[in-house]
Amino acid sequence: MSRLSGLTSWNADWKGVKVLVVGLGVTGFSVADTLWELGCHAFVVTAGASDQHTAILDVIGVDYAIEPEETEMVRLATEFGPDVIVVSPGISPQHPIVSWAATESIQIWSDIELAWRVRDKVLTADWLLITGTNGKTTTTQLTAHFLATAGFRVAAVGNIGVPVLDAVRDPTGFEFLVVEISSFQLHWLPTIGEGALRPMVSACLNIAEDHLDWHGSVEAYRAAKGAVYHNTRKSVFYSRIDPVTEALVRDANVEEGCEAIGFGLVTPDTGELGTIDGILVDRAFVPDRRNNAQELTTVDHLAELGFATPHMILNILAASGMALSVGASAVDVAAGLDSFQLDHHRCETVTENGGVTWVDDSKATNAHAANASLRAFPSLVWIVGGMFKGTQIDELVQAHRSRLRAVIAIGIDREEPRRVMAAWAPDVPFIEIDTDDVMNAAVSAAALNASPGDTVLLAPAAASMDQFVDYADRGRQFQAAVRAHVGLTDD
Ligand code: UMA
Repeated sequence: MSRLSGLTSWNADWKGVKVLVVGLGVTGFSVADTLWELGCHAFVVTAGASDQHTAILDVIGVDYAIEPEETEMVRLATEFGPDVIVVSPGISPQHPIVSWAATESIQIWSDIELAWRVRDKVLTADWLLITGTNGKTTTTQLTAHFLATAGFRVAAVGNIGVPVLDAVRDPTGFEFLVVEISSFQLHWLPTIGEGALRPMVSACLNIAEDHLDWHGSVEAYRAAKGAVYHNTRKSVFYSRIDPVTEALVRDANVEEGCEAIGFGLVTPDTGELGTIDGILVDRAFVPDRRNNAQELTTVDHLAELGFATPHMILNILAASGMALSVGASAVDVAAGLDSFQLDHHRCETVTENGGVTWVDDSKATNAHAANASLRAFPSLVWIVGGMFKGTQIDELVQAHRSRLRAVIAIGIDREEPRRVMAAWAPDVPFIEIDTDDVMNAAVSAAALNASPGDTVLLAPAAASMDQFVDYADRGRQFQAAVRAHVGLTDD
């Protein structure tokens, strides 16, 4: 019998199981720490690590090797001889450790699978899984907030930045975990067998091209996203305006009795959530839903709260549906909306100065997200660029060129915006930023090209790690540069 069979509880026999942990960021650390608590024999290999993480591993006595050479990592792995490998989300399927594991028939788990297996440590929470190319962080936060407003003990975890293993090991436990799950994490999930997740609710909000370099193809990316629905017990949510999400629901093996619920900016049929004449309505969870609908809120009220963009309304519909599905009421949803705060760097207005509005949408790390914010403004100076992850931005420029007053390209490799602007908008001023002081230079160039009535929009359509720590760092630097430019003091 495999050393791994039966490892489906915190109280199972984990003692001495040899686990190779690949990566030591937020995820790898939570995995190593959990394995140590379980009494496993863990060994971490990673290309890099923070001093804080290695210092704690030193204290608890978990061995690690910081080894930038991937072939050397494989040698260390061979020497260790693991029963199972747990990879961090950033480890690509092309990593040599992955092919080595395949030849040696060693299972690869994600931190999510490990968390599922040990989810009974304190309280066995019900899981709500949320994925999608865009809007998943906000929808995760909204869903958790609605459930908290309804009085449940709930945590928002996963790709949002808090490892699921941290919530599973929380001393008081939760009734619900709302898990933002990325395509990287979904890729490794088994759909059958002991490690397969059985979420109560799952949602794929939308699908556009992203992370093609990691997944290798659009098909592989979609297939990974579709895994979110497998074995769902109560309700699966798909977008009425994104047929790919509906197709993924059709292809999924859900549990007997699980309902498929559509949401969209369209008049809802029975069993859906949507909008009618500026009112957001639920026709899925209201009694006698064939003849009844319940009002959740109005678009006018959302406009007062600053939440009336089309993509935000979609997020709200999906999150309301998920919260209603597991026991929140329409009153909880309405109250939750009134007290909800959007995170920084998501279409955040920095300031308005001399008729020019400065907007930070650094969170727009792919073309689909950038499209949503470009659509929202009538006249734009657009700051774009970074790591495009194998996707092309032709459609963005084609769709918005009539409203572009100028385009400022950041990023180390600016070939993609250069090519696309030359092809589709050769008359629009195009300025490349080629200095280490990226954001100050980008903001100065934007200011020179902006006129009253324009919005300067940072919506890079690309990841940030070539020039910044992450999207938040990119957004913070943009906001600081804007404040310095308009003479506001930075506190
Ligand atoms: N590493 C290697 N070899 C590699 C790549 C990385 O050894 O080939 C090592 C690094 O040296 C480092 C560690 O792995 O020690 C980093 O692991 P990681 O990149 O998986 O990052 P974590 O810190 O564990 O954060 C991850 C998610 N990161 C990614 O998916 C890239 C975080 O999502 C997530 O919040 C966190 O787990 C908790 O679940 C970030 C993200 O950008 C925000 N996600 C993508 C997105 O939203 O588009 C998917």
